[in-house]
Amino acid sequence: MSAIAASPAIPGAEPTAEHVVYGACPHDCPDTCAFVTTVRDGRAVRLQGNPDHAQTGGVLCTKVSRYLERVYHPERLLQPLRRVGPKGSGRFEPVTWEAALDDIAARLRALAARDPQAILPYSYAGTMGLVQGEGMAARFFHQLGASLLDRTICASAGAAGLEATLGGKVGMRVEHFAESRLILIWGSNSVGSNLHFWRYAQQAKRAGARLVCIDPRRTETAEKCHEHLALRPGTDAALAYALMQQCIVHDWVDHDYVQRHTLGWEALRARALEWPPQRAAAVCGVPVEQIVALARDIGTCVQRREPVAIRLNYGMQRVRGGGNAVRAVACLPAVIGAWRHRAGGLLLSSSGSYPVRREALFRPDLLQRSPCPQPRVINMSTIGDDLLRPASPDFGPAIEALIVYNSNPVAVAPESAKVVRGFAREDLFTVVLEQFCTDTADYADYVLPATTQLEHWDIHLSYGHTDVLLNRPAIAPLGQARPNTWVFRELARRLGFDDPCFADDDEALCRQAFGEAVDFDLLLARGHVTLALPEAPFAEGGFPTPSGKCELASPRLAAQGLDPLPAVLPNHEAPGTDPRHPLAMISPPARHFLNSTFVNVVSLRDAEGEPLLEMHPEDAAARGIADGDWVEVFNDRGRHRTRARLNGRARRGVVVGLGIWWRKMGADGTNVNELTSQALTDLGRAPTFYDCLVQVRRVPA
Ligand SMILES: Nc1nc2c(c(=O)[nH]1)N[C@H]1C(S)=C(S)[C@@H](COP(=O)(O)OP(=O)(O)OC[C@H]3O[C@@H](n4cnc5c(=O)[nH]c(N)nc54)[C@H](O)[C@@H]3O)O[C@H]1N2
Ligand SMILES: Nc1nc2c(c(=O)[nH]1)N[C@H]1C(S)=C(S)[C@@H](COP(=O)(O)OP(=O)(O)OC[C@H]3O[C@@H](n4cnc5c(=O)[nH]c(N)nc54)[C@H](O)[C@@H]3O)O[C@H]1N2
Ligand code: SF4
Ligand SMILES: [Mo]
Repeated sequence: MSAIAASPAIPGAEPTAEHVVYGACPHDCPDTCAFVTTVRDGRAVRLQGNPDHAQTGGVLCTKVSRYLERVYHPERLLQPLRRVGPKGSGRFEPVTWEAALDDIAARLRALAARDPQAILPYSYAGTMGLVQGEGMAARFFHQLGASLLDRTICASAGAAGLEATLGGKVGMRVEHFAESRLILIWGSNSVGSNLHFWRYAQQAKRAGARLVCIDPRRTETAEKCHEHLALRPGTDAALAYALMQQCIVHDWVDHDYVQRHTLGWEALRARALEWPPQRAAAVCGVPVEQIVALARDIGTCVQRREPVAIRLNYGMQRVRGGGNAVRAVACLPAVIGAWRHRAGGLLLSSSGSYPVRREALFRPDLLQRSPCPQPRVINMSTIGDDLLRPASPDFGPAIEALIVYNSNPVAVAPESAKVVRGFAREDLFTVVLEQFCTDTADYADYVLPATTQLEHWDIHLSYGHTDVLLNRPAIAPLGQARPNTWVFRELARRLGFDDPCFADDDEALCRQAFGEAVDFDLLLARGHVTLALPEAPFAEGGFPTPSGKCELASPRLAAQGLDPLPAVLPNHEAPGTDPRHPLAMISPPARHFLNSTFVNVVSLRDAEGEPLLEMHPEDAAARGIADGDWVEVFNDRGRHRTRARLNGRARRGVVVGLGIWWRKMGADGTNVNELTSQALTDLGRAPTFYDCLVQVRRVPA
């Protein structure tokens, strides 16, 4: 790849006929790859992983290898649109930017004059870029005094659990997994959704490490590990306690580490002793021998002073007890002293390692100068209920305007029937900034065409490694597409917001994100820089908790009246509690999609085939269902028609509907979120997508 080094796009340099531009994958994925776009005559002709970025290793996943198909997709939105049909019909007419922005600004101004809290931004990580994410948007909504959005839809339960225990979203450096001797891949289908971690796990495996996967589904990852514990969804805390119980009774505890670097050991020890493997096996629905054997694997490493590492992921926190389950698992490395090694410990998210200058970038201080300095907070995970809520003293004003960007809530939020009813409200004014006409865009009053990552500036942190990446525009915006930042700048101008921060351009925003903490010239020159961080962050304790220790028992949770120890909580919808709906449904990511992104890229959709429900052969036989039959999955919230797949991946009692299809591409215009509930987790106010009881019946083709 010497051509890359030979002709980087240098500011001010004459563009040659063919040149390359450094970029960053924008998608919501822990890997945050560095990529290199080859541009010929103004058109991107090739996109490859950057071989000079160690974490990317020159390799992109199948999805983003197809990114050019997405950028140049015939259905890209390339002009602003105004609704002409009923809500949801997706019938629009083209309109100029000028007319669209003037009308949107006028509508927002009128609402804000009454109560700006009637306006709600709705966004998530369609791009993880700090600039096209909340860069200019947060400034705009802060100055407006709009309702704040509690961004809980993905990771906040696990984040709360980790924060209570370790003190933040911090942990092992991903590259050191290559040297681990025992790796627990816990609630993660790494092959599909964390490919670049999986490369390190493979390296460790080749060097003799043992890989254990803990996942209700027999995933592509589970198949490639030495051992697979197919536990029931939502039973991870019980398993973690049983492993700790075995460490205690066999004395695989690192007493010195526990004494010096943890808080609450005696209390945790007593609780763990209540969880002999037999008890956990009954709760988790796995053979007791498997738990005992896994504990023995851990004990062997402890005795040999070899590193044990846990790659925890978000799949295990989407149930009622998700926050506490993360707490329980996060105690384990401290108990066995795994943090002493750089290849030991745990990684859930590394995003807390970055020195982001949030105040400078997002300007929360602007709230003080807004008409509503302390706006209410709306939880994005209960948008279904909240859109249907009338004004009340408790709730405040009804939501009257919704500005959606970087998200597709009609497809991804739980309990779709209510979400759809909310979005269908004729009195709701909805603006959607999008690259494609998604399920959500169908309900918009205005759809504003957004640029893709090849067309705008951005700067990225990662939640799976600890490098900063810069994304420079490789091509001009297609059609009339514009970056999110441009739209919020234009609206700010129309609303008379005169703080100089609204004039910052995107490159300036990129510079502000980390300030002096990151060498921006180096970023400009090669696209990525590595943070200077310790090799083994907690080898000598020093956790970012108030006590500086790993808080096995949490004084902060106790102060809130919560259980200070990790609690074992049954699901909201625990199997066996509802005879009409005996099956537990989980809906983890499909390998060829990224949430609901890429569903409209034909080559990737073809790879996924069609929406499916994986079933265990016995559960299927009991219902007269054969492989490939049409079935209806249903509960009291809704029904979803799909095809049954008996591929050996589902465990007994659990069905799997891989997400997240666009509703309009489903057989009956629905997807799995027709079934999921708006109930929240124990910590972090997060959704419980995998805590969902259903029944399944065969239906005629
Ligand atoms: N290809 C692809 N990659 C993605 C995504 C995608 O949609 N597609 N999504 C991205 C996003 S937004 C995120 S947040 C991350 C998510 O990353 P994760 O949430 O880690 O997603 P997965 O890797 O699919 O792993 C989740 C696994 O958890 C399992 N699981 C479900 N319930 C439980 C449980 O109760 N306990 C345990 N132990 N396991 C359980 C599921 O079967 C699944 O295999 O991935 C990102 N990467
Ligand atoms: N049943 C079920 N539901 C789930 C999950 C599950 O596992 N099961 N996972 C949950 C999780 S972890 C998450 S993170 C959420 C994800 O939910 P979302 O964050 O809504 O993610 P996507 O569905 O990928 O939608 C992102 C949208 O942003 C758009 N976009 C991308 N870049 C830009 C840009 O620069 N500008 C603008 N304006 N738009 C852009 C894309 O075109 C895409 O339509 O879904 C959640 N929903
Ligand atoms: S989606 Fe993830 S693995 Fe794929 S290119 Fe982007 S960051 Fe890399
Ligand atoms: Mo997510």
